[in-house]
Amino acid sequence: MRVVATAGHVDHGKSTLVKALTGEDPDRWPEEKARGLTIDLGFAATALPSGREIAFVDVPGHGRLVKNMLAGVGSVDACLFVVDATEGWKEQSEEHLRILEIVGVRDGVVALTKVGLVDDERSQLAALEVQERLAGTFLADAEVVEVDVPARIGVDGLRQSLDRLVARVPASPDLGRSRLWVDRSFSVQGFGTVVTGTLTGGSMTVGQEVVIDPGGHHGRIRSLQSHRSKLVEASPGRRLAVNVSGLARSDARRGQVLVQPGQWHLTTTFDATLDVLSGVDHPVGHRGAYVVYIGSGEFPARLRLIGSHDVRPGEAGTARFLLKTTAGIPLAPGDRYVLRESGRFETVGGGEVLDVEPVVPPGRAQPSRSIARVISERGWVEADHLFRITGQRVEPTVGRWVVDPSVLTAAGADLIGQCRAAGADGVDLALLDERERAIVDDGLVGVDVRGGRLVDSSVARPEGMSEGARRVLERLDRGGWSPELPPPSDRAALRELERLGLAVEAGEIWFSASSVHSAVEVLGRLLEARPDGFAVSEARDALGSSRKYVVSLLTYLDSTGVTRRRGDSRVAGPRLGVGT
Ligand SMILES: Nc1nc2c(ncn2[C@@H]2O[C@H](COP(=O)(O)OP(=O)(O)O)[C@@H](O)[C@H]2O)c(=O)[nH]1
Ligand SMILES: [Mg+2]
Repeated sequence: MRVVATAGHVDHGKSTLVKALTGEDPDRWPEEKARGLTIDLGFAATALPSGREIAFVDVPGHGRLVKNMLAGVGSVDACLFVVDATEGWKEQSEEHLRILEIVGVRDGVVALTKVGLVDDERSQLAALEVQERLAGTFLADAEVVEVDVPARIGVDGLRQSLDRLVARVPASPDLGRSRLWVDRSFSVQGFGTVVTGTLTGGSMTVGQEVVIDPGGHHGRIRSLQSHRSKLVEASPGRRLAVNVSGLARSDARRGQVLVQPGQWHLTTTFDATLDVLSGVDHPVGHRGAYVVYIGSGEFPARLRLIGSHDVRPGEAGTARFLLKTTAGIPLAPGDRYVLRESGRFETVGGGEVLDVEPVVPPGRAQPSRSIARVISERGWVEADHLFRITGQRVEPTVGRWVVDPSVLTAAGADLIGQCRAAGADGVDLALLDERERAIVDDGLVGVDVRGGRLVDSSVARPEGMSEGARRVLERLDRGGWSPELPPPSDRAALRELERLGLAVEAGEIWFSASSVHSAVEVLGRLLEARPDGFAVSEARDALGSSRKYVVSLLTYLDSTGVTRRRGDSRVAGPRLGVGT
């Protein structure tokens, strides 16, 4: 299915065409029928001769109703641009064309209507004028079809043109996270709240948990319907009616967004390109109250230009937008917006969202779509958060973080520096923060983990150590406070290590000297908290080891005077803090 918005001046025949093509009257409301005027968005769908489906969002053409038109064109794939052959190009022909360009519509078909009311010469002149107006726009090469619905001219030809359009317009991409801007909401007796909109970015499935923002109300998808057919799963690019259980009718209205929880960054501030239309008679600057239109939403906003100058008509700049909403909305880089001045019926311009979580002040910001910029401005960013703010999945560099390369190098160098400064003792792993731990776990070159401590690799192990002793020491270091019992074949190597002061025998158990050293540090801290002494079980918890090892270790420390036994407790011995 492709979704096509109508566009064009009021009374030029948009709704008449949609009705002729689909058999459905897009003007739904009694007031619309009575006045013969589209006030709000209308929806209708049909199958084209090829069997391909097309859905229409029929928009109002009146100058005072452009805000309703804006709510309808946010997520469409293409347009049906309508110009009345008797009237020719009018204000909202121009304004709608500009808006379609701003929101990023890239293809369409042009219908020249009411040709039955004019002679050939007039309709040719009208066609020429339309061609001239469309020159240089995305519709420059669009097919122009002459139609007249009451006179039964051209409607079948228009169907063929739309069929070709639908065949060539690319499908709405699946980016792994869905979003549905609500354009209607209503309640159905016995079923609760239903919202409609065009699904983009990903699929939706019955049973899925959803949240509606701004507001954050949760619910679950009870059923999905797309133009009368029920679906279990809907792919992006569909018009959809979503029945959400657990959602009150008052919690859902046009301008809100249905998404899955946790996938989006909710923003009230974003940076964006700003293209000011050449027809505007004043530059756009800090002053002024604006309204930003995104998706089906309408958000009062202030703006701060990035860079010093006002943006003059026909020029482009970048700006930071501060939405005056109380809760954030799920935006993403690449979203298009339209800017209007509040209180005036005038479209000022618009552009593309570049950054939904700006962290650099506007005076220095250099917004772009680059992921590298987002990472480098933060240094460290959790991969999940990066996905929420950019929509792109990046493999974590270390742990759960994506890290700017130079920041990672500096952090590694800093760790190595700390280890150097600590000399042979190294740095206690338990004192590192989460990010430093992640760097170490990733395998930082230049440092070794020895018995729970991080030691500069260049801190040489004693000269002349045998290869066997080196291997056994490594094993003891890895074992930390719970080393494996060494096999009898290690005997000679262990005695060698003992001689070198690198390993100690405590009962059956051998510990590396560095493990003993770090255990003493931990027990020293425990004694600071418990000057009256600690029990074996407390030492065991502090070291995260098991009773057997802790008893052996404490017995050894008692014998060296680091601790002293007093009843069931251990207190500080004469050599605690002297160094072991
Ligand atoms: N003769 C003639 N009248 C038309 C044609 N299309 C629309 N109309 C009439 O023009 C008026 C406005 O049409 P409508 O579809 O509501 O215009 P919209 O405002 O663009 O949706 C209605 O009275 C229609 O009957 C056409 O092709 N030929
Ligand atoms: Mg209409």
